[in-house]
Parts: sequence; C-alpha cells; structure tokens
Amino acid sequence: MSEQFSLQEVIDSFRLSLSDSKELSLDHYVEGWRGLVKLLNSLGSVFGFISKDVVNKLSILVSLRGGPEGAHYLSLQSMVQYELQSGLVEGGDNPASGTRGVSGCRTLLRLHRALRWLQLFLGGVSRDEGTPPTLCSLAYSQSLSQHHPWVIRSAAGLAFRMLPPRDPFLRMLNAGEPPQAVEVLGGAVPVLGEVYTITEELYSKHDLLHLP
Ligand code: 1PW
Repeated sequence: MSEQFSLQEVIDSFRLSLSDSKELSLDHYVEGWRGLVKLLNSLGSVFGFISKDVVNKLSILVSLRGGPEGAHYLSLQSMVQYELQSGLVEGGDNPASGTRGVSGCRTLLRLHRALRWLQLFLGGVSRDEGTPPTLCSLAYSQSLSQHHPWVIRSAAGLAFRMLPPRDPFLRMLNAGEPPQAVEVLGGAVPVLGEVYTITEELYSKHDLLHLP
C-alpha cells in the first residue's frame, strides 16, 4: 500500500471485502478505511478530529481481530453472530479485547454510518451536483449528522468549508486528471453502496442499528 491516498486502492479493498456469498471480510473493510484515513489526513488539520476518531475505531476492530477471539472477527457476519451469542453487542466485558463496554458491532456501526455519508458525498461529486464543500455538508446532513451532538456537527461544518473546489479535490484522489477521476469515482460509489447495504440489512435484521 502506498503512503499517498489512492481512490483505486480504496475501491479495491472494499471490493475485495465482499466474497461471492456476500460475506464481508473485516480485514479488507479495515484496509479500505485505512485508505480513507490517508485522504482525511491529506485534507489538512481541520480534519484531524475526524481522522482521529476513525483511526481509534479501526484500532478497536484490529485489536478484536488480533485478540484471543480473533477468529470470530473474520467477517462482519461472524462478528455479529459471535457478539450476539455471547451477549457482547452492548459492550460488556469483552474477553476478546479486554476493552470494557466496547463491542465490535457498535464500533463498526459508527464506520457504517460514516460510509453512507461518503457514498452520498462522492456520488454528488461524481455527478457534478455542486462544489465539494456544499456536497459534503449536504451528505452529512442527510446521514451522519443526526447521530452527532451539536458540538461535533459544528466542528464538522467548519471542516467541510475548508474542502477544496472540484478540480483540486478530484486531483487529490490520485486517480488521474479530473475527467478520469470522475470515472473512477463513478465506479467507487456502487461498491461503497453494496458494502453499506449488506451491513445495513444485517444490522437491521438483528436490531443493531441503534447500539449505544
Ligand atoms: C472527505 C472524506 C470523508 C470520509 C470519512 C468520513 C468519516 C466520518 C467520521 C466522522 C467523525 C466525527 C468525529 C467523531 C465523532 C464520534 O463521536 C462519532 N464517530 C463517528 C464515526 O460518527 C461517534 O462515535 P462514538 O463517540 O459513539 O464512539
């Protein structure tokens, strides 16, 4: 993996995360998010608090996966099954991580909601429906913002205003010149959508969409 953000790498990770039977591999899911953290980091220090939270969520998942119960964290599906069966979804004393009160399910739920935001935002950019700051705010208000307190919403609003205009933003994706980057974006959005939908359906089926 390169140091620099690459949209293609992120798409590849999320695409690889889905098996033919639509099991979602947590290792690849985390890899995809690690790629997105590089984008957040390249957007400057106003995005630091966002990147920090994502990094924190990823390290929780990585420690669960690397812990004694790591085999249960091979896929999203096995994680949900394990945490439900063991009464760990709401936190509890997770022997897998030693982290009290923090389940893999509630941690991934935060990333899942953020993925919806990203899908809406990048979709808007690929269809040229506005400038990145406007589209990012719009996507946020349609998704993640309802789960955030006022203080985070206002910090996020400030950060979005610092996003670059369309062409410089497209160049930051490292997917070629703007027209080419738009094409790659167009391919990315359905992949993010599929990962989102599979997670949403699984969480909804087990009534996990509102984990504290
Ligand atoms: C321009 C590309 C953007 C893509 C990445 C989007 C990541 C969105 C993460 C927003 C995080 C905002 C600051 C942290 C808030 C946390 O309180 C919140 N985390 C999330 C991911 O929503 C809830 O986590 P918590 O406090 O319940 O552990």
